[in-house]
Amino acid sequence: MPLNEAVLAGLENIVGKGNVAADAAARYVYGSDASIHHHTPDAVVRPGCTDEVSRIVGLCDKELVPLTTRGAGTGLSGQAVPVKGGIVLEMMRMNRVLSVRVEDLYCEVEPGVVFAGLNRALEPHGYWWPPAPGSGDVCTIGGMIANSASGIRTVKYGATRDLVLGLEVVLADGTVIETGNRGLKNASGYQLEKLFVGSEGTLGIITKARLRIVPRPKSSGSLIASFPSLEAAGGAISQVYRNRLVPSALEIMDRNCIQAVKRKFGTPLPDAEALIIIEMDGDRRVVEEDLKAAGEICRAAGAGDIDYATDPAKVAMIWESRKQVLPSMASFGGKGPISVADDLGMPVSKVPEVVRTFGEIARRNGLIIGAYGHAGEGNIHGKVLIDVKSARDWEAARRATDEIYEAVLKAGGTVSAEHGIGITRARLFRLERGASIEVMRRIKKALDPKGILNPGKMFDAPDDMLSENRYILGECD
Ligand code: LAC
Ligand code: ZN
Repeated sequence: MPLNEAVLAGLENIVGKGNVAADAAARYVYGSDASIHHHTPDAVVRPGCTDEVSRIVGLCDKELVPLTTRGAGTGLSGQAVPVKGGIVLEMMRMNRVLSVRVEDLYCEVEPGVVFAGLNRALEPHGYWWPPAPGSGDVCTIGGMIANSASGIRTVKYGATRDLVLGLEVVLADGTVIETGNRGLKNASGYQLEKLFVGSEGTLGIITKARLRIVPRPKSSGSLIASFPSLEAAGGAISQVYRNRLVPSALEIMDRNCIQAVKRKFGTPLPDAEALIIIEMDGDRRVVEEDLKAAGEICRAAGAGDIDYATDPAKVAMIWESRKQVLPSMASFGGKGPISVADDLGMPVSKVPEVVRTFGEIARRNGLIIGAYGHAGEGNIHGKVLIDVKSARDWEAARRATDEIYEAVLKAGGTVSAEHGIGITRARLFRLERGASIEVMRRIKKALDPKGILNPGKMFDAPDDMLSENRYILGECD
């Protein structure tokens, strides 16, 4: 139902006419994020400060208008797709780095600051904020916090959740609260700042964040090693930990991902069943010693080619090939990727066994599945490729998703280690979390009794992933 004129005028009154868009083009564009889902909002509103956010939420609360908060829209699970219509609250205007306090080890930012931009601001101080998601050049800090984003450096430095010290949050009735403190330790009651991290915009709107910052490593180096089997690669990873090495990144790619990158970009990667890439950072001498030790471990575990790199250009090439996996898989084998079962978390030692199962599941269901990701944390992205116009392929994808997930659950895993639940993973999330879902529902009810904040997500998303996906709407064979 479109917004009534009075609500639209009220929103324009708060943020100014130029910061409300209700034309068809804006509404269509803001109906998507980086997931497979789409739903058109009634209007897009761009606040410039906390007070405006508070007044907007107050208005939505009074008029029962659904409100979906959005950063850069890079979420992969539909978190920013306004499935119940209403308004999309786009936070990109609130984009100031408010302070960098090296002596207190924190910085304070508005939610629309871009991850890469924050790190550019920290660089002259010799510091950084490490969680490095693949979309780091464009994604916002607010979005990262709302989804507890992470990436290749999490294995050493922690995910967003570990690096948030405090938040300013606007609650569903427009109240503004401060959580956390300005020190590094905090044993004062419930840690509400952590509650909002990963809440996907369902509990409140983040308007300011205090983030723990970390000294930039003095140097880093990487190696890339090819393996004749996933098991051999897994064996090397186990030995890295048994030998008390602390990589700053530890990534894996399976055969399909290697081939996809080679075909799409011509990158000179070795032909192998699996590649692992290890990064060490710190003092140069230690980096060199640790890399050498990691290389010996890989060799003993059965690695073929091992390529060391401390030279920045070569390091960049290695990591670029890792970055190219997602775009390369977009067209591998004439099929397209869908974001289902693509962000699995499991104990590190279970990775080879689970990834091998993906191959069997792919064969059984006539699909292509590629696996890659943050093996050092047991976080694997399984890319299921299908013909998105084929109803048969969607059904096969659904079966494959269930089978993949069964393998992951058996391994003691989780449905999302870094991409969040949103719509895409809601069904499996509910199955996985069992009775604790009810506790989450109660928290949601307590903080958002009218259910206006990002409704239709996590606990409330539909069971059927097909019903919410943009390709299926009358376009399938
Ligand atoms: C990656 C993103 C997709 O690791 O999480 O490439
Ligand atoms: Zn990832």
